[in-house]
Amino acid sequence: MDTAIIDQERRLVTELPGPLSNELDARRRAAVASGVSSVYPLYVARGAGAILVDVDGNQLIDLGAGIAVASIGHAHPDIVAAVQRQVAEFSHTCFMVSPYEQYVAVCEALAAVTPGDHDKRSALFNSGAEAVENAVKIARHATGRAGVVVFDHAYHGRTNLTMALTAKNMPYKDRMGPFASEVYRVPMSYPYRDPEGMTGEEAAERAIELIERQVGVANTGCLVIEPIQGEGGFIVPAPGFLPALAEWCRANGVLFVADEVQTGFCRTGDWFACDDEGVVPDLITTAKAMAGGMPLAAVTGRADIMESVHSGGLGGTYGGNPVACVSALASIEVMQRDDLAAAARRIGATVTETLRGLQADLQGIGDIRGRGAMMAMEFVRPGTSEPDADAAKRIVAACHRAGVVTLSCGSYGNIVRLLPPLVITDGLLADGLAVLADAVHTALD
Ligand code: PLZ
Repeated sequence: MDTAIIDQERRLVTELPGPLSNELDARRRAAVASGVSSVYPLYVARGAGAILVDVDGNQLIDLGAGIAVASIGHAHPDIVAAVQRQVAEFSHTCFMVSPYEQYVAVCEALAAVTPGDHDKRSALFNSGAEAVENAVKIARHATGRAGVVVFDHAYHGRTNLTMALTAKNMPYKDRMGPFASEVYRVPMSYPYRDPEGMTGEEAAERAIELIERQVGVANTGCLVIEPIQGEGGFIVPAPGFLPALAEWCRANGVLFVADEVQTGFCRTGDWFACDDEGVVPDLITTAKAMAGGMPLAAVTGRADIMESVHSGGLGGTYGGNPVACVSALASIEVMQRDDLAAAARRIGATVTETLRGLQADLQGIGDIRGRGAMMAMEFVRPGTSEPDADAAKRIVAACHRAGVVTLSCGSYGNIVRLLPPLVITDGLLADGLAVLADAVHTALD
């Protein structure tokens, strides 16, 4: 089936969810653990570009991209061709047993596109959480210091160590401890909720003072931070925050680890969110959009740090699987060739205009924020900054009922976020935003 011929338009042929999605949902309830939830029960049959087609034949606009993964769109022909070719050649040897060029080529590409022009090395893994865990392993090994500093509202994954790094208890951690030790949490720069006028440098000082007093520099191996927080609420720190932290890290032998699993690969209008202020991390974790939908993740970092780990100290059966690697190489090429960073900036401008219009017309939108194609609205009770999670929930559900996939997020669950494929057409984006605007009006009027 040639998925490329799916028209890039929203088309509903049943109520949503339709009968076949409902049937699948009944089967799911009897077979799939309910701990694994879905935002809305529309079962997908295929996709192309920014359109998903459900099992009932409804065409949905995807403004979530599978949580920032499908940046070059669904079923991109270059990915389809690269993956099909690779599967027919070989799909697994385990790089730790019999190596292959595809793994090497991905590490070369990562060295080229990640921030900084220093000598770099990479190691490949399967998921964002696995990459973050490995970044911590490497940082501890390189520095001989166990302490890991993370931030309020952070999200870094669901494995035991990354649960410890993740801030929010429900739904990620509740009754799932004990958690890994030597993890210390400090305040994030959160301009909407910080004291009025607090600068990035002041917010950095607030965090640094705590680290120095409660952990001690000599015990701190690394600081792990999302340059724009994802699951925690699309929180963009005040300008100066990241550079001040990076500077403090450099001065104190603490490694600055940027978790760009969600923000990376053109999403924010640059190749990486760190690029916006010229911050060069010691280690950077990537996943999601890197491989266009195949599971692949990486830790990339300064050669001296990466090379401090003894031979055999890093790995995993599937890490850097060849099929995922060719998918990554194809995705990165599309991002370069089609300048998807510029596309993200254009999407950001369009989305910002719509969201600002809504904020001006309605009570209850406390903040509009984000960068590039990573934009969000924070809902609050009118006239206060009290989180309104219910509004966000109703808006996401109303969008889905009208055929537009959106997501919520945030420590308080009161944020609606948009992460469209960077290849979305102007027409689809406009239609998706019109549906969103209707849903917001209905929820807040
Ligand atoms: N670091 C910054 O955004 C994954 C989580 C969805 P994995 N975000 C989506 C959920 O509820 O499980 C993420 C991230 C950042 C790490 C991760 C973890 O990446 O590939 O989900 O392990």
